[in-house]
Amino acid sequence: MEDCIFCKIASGELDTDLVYEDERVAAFADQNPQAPVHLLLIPKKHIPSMRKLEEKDYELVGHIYRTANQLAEEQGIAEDGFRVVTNCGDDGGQTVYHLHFHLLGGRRLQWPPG
Ligand code: DGP
Repeated sequence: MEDCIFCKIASGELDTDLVYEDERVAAFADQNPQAPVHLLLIPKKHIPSMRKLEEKDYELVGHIYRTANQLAEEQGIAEDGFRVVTNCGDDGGQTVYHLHFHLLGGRRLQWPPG
């Protein structure tokens, strides 16, 4: 997608440091961190939102969750706990319409969210 900021990050068009990358997934620090560790995990393929997932995408979502576990270990937040969040649609708080998973940790997170 030409005008998608996360597609540009995934393709290397923008100079964003990736903390993880493989052929299907990229992860990088959120520019507006809400916790000491706040990473975004994205599929390299453009999927606009969780709502637009197709049957063939669910294995990719599992791979992203596996990667989130791995990054939580590497970031030192696995033992104390962390949160993985996907905002979907306007009421869900989604602002970037390229599917992404927030990995948050490093402090005690509140519930319920606002
Ligand atoms: P959401 O509200 O769930 O759509 O989250 C989008 C997040 O993406 C938000 O926390 C800020 C982050 N973000 C938006 N643009 C950029 C960018 O260009 N670089 C980085 N690193 N993060 C971005």
